[in-house]
This record gives sequence, structure tokens and C-alpha cells, in this order.
Amino acid sequence: MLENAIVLITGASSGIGAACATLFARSGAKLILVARRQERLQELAAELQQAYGASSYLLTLDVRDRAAVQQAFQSLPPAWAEIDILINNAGLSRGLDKLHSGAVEDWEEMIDTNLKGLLYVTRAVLPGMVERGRGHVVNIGSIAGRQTYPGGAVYCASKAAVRAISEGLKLDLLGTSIRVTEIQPGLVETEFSQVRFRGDRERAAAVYRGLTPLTAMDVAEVVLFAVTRPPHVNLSEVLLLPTDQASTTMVHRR
Ligand code: NDP
Ligand code: 8X3
Repeated sequence: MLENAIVLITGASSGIGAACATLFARSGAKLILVARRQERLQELAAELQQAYGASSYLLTLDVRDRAAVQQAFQSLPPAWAEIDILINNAGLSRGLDKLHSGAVEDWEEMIDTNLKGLLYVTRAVLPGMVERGRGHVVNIGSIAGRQTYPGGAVYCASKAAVRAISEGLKLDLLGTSIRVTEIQPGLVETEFSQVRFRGDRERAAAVYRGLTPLTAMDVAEVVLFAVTRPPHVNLSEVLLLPTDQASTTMVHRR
């Protein structure tokens, strides 16, 4: 079903994006891998080529840079231009401060990446899908888009925005055959908390201590499932939690 499909994954250099790249490569897809860390992308592409014979096209790109995003998509080689599946996954959190003491720079980074970056990439990719009358957009939201937690107001707001945009896209695309899926994971152990706490590994590890979090691969499997349903089926929204998590603040630690 995915043989030679062109799948674009943002945030492919780590975590959920890298796991998606692996699963889609294994399924025969061709990959456009997007992230800022070029070396990581090169290593991943080489691994996937060796393991599955997968071809990848690398875009070293900051999704916050609107002009660079436009330029990158306008100059895709023709063989890579007809994107079948867009996985909007690039994202991050910064800090866990109360709103009245939070750093405005952190807020801007989250909003510029999680919200505006997703919009820029979607705006660049979607017209081709509409023109061709086929495509699937998968947005990685979060449980944080449904429930706010202390210190997380701006991150949660950015993910609530992803939820609203996913909903809006479905409305705007009604009547085309393009599907929109939003996956909302709970705790997934990736580099996410290391990025949030700016490299403080101890604090990052404590987020997952005593519970069994999701793995990046758990999320990638749901993404793959969603895009391999028959064309008349749209798995619109999935809240995917570790068994040890009941809400953003209620987790069971042993
Ligand atoms: P990671 O930190 O492991 O991966 C984040 C990815 O996003 C990296 O590949 C990073 O690449 C990329 N990225 C960040 N900023 C930019 C940018 N400006 N331009 C391009 N790429 C960027 O975290 P996860 O895999 O966990 O996160 C993936 C998504 O999942 C995020 O949207 C996150 O909000 C969401 N999520 C995560 C959960 C979790 O508990 N981990 C739970 C729910 C949702 P690079 O730095 O090379 O640019
Ligand atoms: C990431 C999950 O709860 O750490 O979106 O914010 S959480």
C-alpha cells in the first residue's frame, strides 16, 4: 500500500519522527526527512537505505523560517514533489515555568515551531495534494492540547492550536479525498524532556521514573495504522496514552 509513496516527516532527526521514518521505510515508502540537524538525518537515511533499501531526500530546514520553508518546497526535484503523506511532527517544549515568571523567548520558540512551523509546512505541501486529489496529513498533537497542566500553559496552548488546525483542515478539505489525522500522545520517552529542560538529563529522566512511558515506536505504529486504512476511512483523532497515565497530571509511579 505504501510502496513508493512519498512521505514527508518533519522532526525526523529524533524520537517519534525518526521512528516514523523507520516504519515507513520498512513499508517501502520514499522519505523526505526534515530537521535542523543534518548529520542526524544523514545517519538515519544511511541506516534506512542499508536496512530496507529506502530512498530518502533530506531537507535540512528550520520549520520556523517561513522563507526557507517556501524555498525548500518550491525547489523539490520533480521526482520528490508529489507528496502523498505529510507527517507534521517537529515540535518542542521549553521550560516548565509559571506564566508570570516564564521566559517570553521560550514561548516564542514553542509557538513559532509547534504552531507556525506546522502551518508553514502545511501551506507549502497541501496545494499539491488538493490539485492531485489525494493525500493524508498527520499532525502530532498531544494530550497537552486537551488538558493544561501547571507550568505548561504555552506548550499546551500550542498543542490546543494543533487540535484546532487539524479540525479546521478537515472542514476545509471536505469534498477532496484528503484525510487529516491528529495523534495526541501522552508521555513518550524521547529527547522531548531533555529539550524542555535544556539538557538536564536528571530532570528529564525523572519525568518517566517509576512508570512505563510510550516509546516513539508505539506512536509511529499508530501513525502507520492511520494512513493504511481504506480510502473511505479517516481515523480522525487518536488519544494514545501509556497505561500508567490517566491524564496530564495523573500518572501511576511504582
Ligand atoms: P524529540 O525532541 O525527540 O524530537 C523533536 C524533533 O523535532 C527533532 O527531530 C527536532 O529536530 C525537530 N524539531 C524541533 N524544532 C524544529 C525546527 N525548528 N525545525 C525543524 N525541526 C525541528 O521529541 P519527540 O519525538 O517526543 O517530539 C515529536 C513531537 O511529538 C513534538 O511535536 C512533540 O510536541 C510531540 N509530543 C511528544 C510527546 C512526548 O512525551 N515526547 C507527547 C506528545 C506529543 P532538530 O532539533 O534536528 O531540528
Ligand atoms: C508532551 C506530553 O504531557 O509531557 O506533549 O506535555 S507532556
